[in-house]
Amino acid sequence: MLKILHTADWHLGQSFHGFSRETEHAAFLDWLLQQLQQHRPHALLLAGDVFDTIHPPATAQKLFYSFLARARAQQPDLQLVVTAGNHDAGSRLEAPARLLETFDIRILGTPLNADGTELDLARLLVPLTGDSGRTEGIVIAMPFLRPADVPPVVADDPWLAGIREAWHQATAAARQMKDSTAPQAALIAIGHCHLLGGQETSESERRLIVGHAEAIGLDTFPADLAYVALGHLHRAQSFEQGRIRYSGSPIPLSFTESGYQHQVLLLEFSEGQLQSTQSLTVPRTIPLLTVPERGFAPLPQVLQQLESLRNLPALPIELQPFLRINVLATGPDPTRRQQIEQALQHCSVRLCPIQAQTAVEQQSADSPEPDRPATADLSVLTPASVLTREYQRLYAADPPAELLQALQEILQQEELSV
Ligand SMILES: [Mn+2]
Repeated sequence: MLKILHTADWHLGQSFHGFSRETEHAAFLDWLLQQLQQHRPHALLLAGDVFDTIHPPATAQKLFYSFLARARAQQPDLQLVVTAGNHDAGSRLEAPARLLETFDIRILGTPLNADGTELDLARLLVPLTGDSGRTEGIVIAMPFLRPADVPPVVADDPWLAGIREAWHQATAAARQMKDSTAPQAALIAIGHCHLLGGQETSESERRLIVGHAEAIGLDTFPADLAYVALGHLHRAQSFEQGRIRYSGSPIPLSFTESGYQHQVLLLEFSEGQLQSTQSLTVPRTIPLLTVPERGFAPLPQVLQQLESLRNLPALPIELQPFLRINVLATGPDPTRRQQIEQALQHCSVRLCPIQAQTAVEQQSADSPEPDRPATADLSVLTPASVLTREYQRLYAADPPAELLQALQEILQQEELSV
C-alpha cells in the first residue's frame, strides 16, 4: 500500500490587499504537520505555486524551509516532491535542489536539462517507496510548462501541442521505468495547468492562455495514469471519477474563494490502482467578511450594518478578520471611504478595498452582452459631452451642475498653463 498527500497553491508570501497572510500560512503548516503525524503518508506532493511571487519575502521562504525541516524531523522516511507553478520562479525554486536531495526532498522548477535544450525525463521521474519497502509509485513531477520548456512541435498552437508532447514523452518514460523496475507501481502525475472544463474561481489564479486556448484537454493524461495531482485552479474539483483532481488551495486567496471549505487530499494506492480518496478540511484561521453579505447596498445601509462589527473582540492586527464592502453607488461620492473608515474606527477588522457599483454596472455585469455605445464622431465630442455621457451611462441621470462647473474650471486652468 502507498499513501500520499496531495496539496497545491500555497501562495506563501501573498499580500492580500496590502495585508500579510503569514499567520494563516503558519497555522496551515502547523495543521499539516499534525495531519502528517496522524495519517503517516509515504509521500507529500505539492503541485505548484509554492510562493505567490517570483521574489517571495524572506518570511515566506523561512516558512517553507522550516516546514520541510520539521516534516523531515518528524517523519524521516517521508518523501517530499515539490514542483513549480506559474507564480513561482522555477529556477529560483530549484536553486537549492541538490542540497534538498540529500534530505530526500525532490524539487523541480524547470523540466529541462542543465543546458536548457530538452526535457530531462530521468529527473522528472520520482519512484516512491510504499509499505512493502519497494517502489509502489512512480511520479511524473512536471513543473508548470512555459512556452520555452516544451519540445518543438510544428502545429497551429506550438505551446499547446508542445505541452501534450511533453506529457506524452514523460508518460512513455514512466511506463518504461515501471515495466523494467516496478511492474506493480501506480503511475502518478503532478501537473500545474488549466484543464478544459475546469472551474475558475478568481483573479488570484492568474489566467493561463496557452497559445489560442485557455486550457488543455483531459486526454493529455492517458488512462494508465492511476492519479493526476493538479495545481492551478484554487477550488477543489475532480474529473473522471476522481482520477484527475485539483486539491485546491489551503486558504482562500481572494474573496471569491471564501464561500467554500479548503482541503488537502489523502490518497491510497495498492496494486498500482487508486483505492481511496479522503478530503481533509483545513480549518479557517481568519474570517473573510463581506458587508452586505450578498450583493451591493446603499452607503447608509452599509454604515448601519458596520455597527454590528463593533462587537467583535479586540485582536492584534494579524488576527483581525478581513472585510470587503460592496456599496451600491447612486452618484460619485468622494467622502465614501472616509465615512466607512470612521464607522470602523473602533472595529477589530482589516479593511480591504471598497467596491462601488452603480445599478447600471450591476445590470451590465449580469447580462453577458453589454450594449456597446455607438461609435462617436470625435469632431463633435467635447470634454463636457464625454462627462455627461459617461455620467448618464453610470447613474442614469444628468451630472449635477457643480460637477460640470468644476470640469470647466480645470479646463480653463489647463489652457492658462499651456
Ligand atoms: Mn495558484
